[in-house]
Amino acid sequence: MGLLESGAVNSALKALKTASTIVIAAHIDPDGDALGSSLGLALILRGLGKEVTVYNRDAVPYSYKFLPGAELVGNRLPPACDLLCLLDCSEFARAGDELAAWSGSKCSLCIDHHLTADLAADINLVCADACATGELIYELAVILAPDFGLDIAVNLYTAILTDTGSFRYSNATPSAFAVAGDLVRRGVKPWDITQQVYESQPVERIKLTALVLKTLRIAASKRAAAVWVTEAMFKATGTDGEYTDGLINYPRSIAGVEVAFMAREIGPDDYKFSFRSRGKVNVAALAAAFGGGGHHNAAGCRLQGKLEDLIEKIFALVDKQTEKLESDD
Ligand SMILES: [Mn+2]
Repeated sequence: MGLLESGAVNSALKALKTASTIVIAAHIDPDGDALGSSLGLALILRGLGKEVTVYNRDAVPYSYKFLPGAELVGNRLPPACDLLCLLDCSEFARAGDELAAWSGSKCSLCIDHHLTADLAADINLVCADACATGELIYELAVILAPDFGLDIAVNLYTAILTDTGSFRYSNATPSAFAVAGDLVRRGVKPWDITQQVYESQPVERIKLTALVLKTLRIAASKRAAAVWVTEAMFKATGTDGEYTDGLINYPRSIAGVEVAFMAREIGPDDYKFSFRSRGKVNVAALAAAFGGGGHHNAAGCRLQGKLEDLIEKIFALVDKQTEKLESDD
């Protein structure tokens, strides 16, 4: 499929084959790709007789507890290992301070699909054409364990499903569909996974959604929309930050809205903002204007002040950026 044509593949395969003790780590606040890739790779390597530790600073969110092997995810690092695999990110700091400070591994291998200039591992299998890290793990699985079974397939399918937004985003490439097709052929039931990931929400999440949607604000230009969530809302519904995942997609889904954002209260007059773009506006630039950063379609920053004022400030900047886009057209 061409994804793994880089010279790093051979080094990666050699490192995976020769190591007998392996730690697999992924970024903090793990998503479906971070967890599906970690567990998929862990099960492949266990099948090869390796001693594998799956590390994440954070606990497995409720929607991914069904993943085969989810109970393997822990936040303890062993004293030493032959190989550290860093998945779905390329900087050790993205996996948390503890991992960044850890020096127990003899060798490190990064497997990632994000474009980055900072490649910190000894071996870097980074491919921006892959729809998800799970797609790269699949390519390795086909070589390391060609007859891999359903447990591994479910993890890799979930990684690809979630990172492509259920095959809706621009990274839903022909090879994303081809890999998913092979995983279905191996026994994955798409509707079962969909139900586990998207249709098994705790009722508390729906109650929180109702409160968050009531906060909806739309810029006068109708090109930006905002919602926010406060500690009081978490308290009233028995939820926390873990339950806000995906809520930002509601304001983004409004016709005409190019940029959506969600503010999360982290203290009095202190907010964390997440931005999402429909594609035209680079929200990394928007976040950078407020001291933050991120990617073209997803970025964030932290701001202090009265929430209504902060929202108006951001609306004004989005209007400026979208006006510029229109004059460029
Ligand atoms: Mn990913």
